[in-house]
Amino acid sequence: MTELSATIIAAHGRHYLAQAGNEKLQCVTRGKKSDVAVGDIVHLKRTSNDQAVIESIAERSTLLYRSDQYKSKLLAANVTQLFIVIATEPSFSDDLVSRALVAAEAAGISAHLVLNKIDVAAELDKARARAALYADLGYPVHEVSARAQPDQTRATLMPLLQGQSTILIGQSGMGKSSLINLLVPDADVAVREISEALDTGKHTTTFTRLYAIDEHTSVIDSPGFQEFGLYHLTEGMLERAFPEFAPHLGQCRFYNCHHVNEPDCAIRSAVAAGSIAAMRHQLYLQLLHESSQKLY
Ligand SMILES: Nc1nc2c(ncn2[C@@H]2O[C@H](COP(=O)(O)OP(=O)(O)OP(=O)(O)O)[C@@H](O)[C@H]2O)c(=O)[nH]1
Ligand SMILES: [Mg+2]
Ligand SMILES: [Zn+2]
Repeated sequence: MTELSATIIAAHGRHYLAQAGNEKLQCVTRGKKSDVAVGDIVHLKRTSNDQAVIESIAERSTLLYRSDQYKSKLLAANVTQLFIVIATEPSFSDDLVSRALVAAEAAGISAHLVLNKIDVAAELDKARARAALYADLGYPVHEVSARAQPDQTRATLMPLLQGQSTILIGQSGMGKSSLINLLVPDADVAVREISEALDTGKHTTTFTRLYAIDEHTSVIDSPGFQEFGLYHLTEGMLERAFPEFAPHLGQCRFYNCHHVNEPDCAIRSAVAAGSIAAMRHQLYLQLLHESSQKLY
């Protein structure tokens, strides 16, 4: 039995695919554990020619996750940046964009927005205006069209990816996989390999997968999501995950202000004055509520 170090490149339920050098191995965890994420560096024990058991997980530099009332779900480990893919059409959800931004802030991962499908001229002005909210908060917004401007899209995104481990996330149909196909040579081949190994064989993205571009650069495709629970975040993490709150923190009358309905709350005053978007404060209140509903 040989032991080896590998990177988890795909996860589907409790089945994983690991890349060790030029080899791909199907892996399982010991027992019922399912605490492995795409991007994890793992220690494997080979059990057959192309199969192995995950013995241990190396310490992670970052860990991105979502959660519901009952449990948390790992999205990816060791990523250095999050690209939230939005599009002119279908229309994107501000709630989901902000939740992804909050998750990134809480995990210490930098976040960018990628506005795809700018070729859909009829929806462009509206999408741009909506994306401007996030640009004003300091998140870079990159306009691309995977379909109509592949070369420009590659020229815009490639330098940003270099030396980074980037995860693309967003709602279904925004164009994450289309972008991956532009950015990763042979992504199609890799998709087929992984689908066969994990026996999914579907066309739309049903599991998270990592593509190595070079030794220091990787990019992760993930399935579209319709909800993004953040029950695991504490109140302290939440208020720090909204960058526009920062200048006002510590300015409320009460040092332990929740920014809900307290008098002389600097955050609520900023909302009233228009310097914090009401939509973002509303989401903060919703996340605070979720955080109090956590059952684990
Ligand atoms: N008009 C236009 N259509 C695009 C563009 N990029 C992608 N599409 C189309 O949008 C649809 C969805 O693209 P995908 O790349 O599968 O989207 P996804 O985000 O990976 O979706 P899920 O895997 O379901 O999460 C496909 O029909 C693409 O051809 C673009 O720049 N312009
Ligand atoms: Mg996809
Ligand atoms: Zn307050």
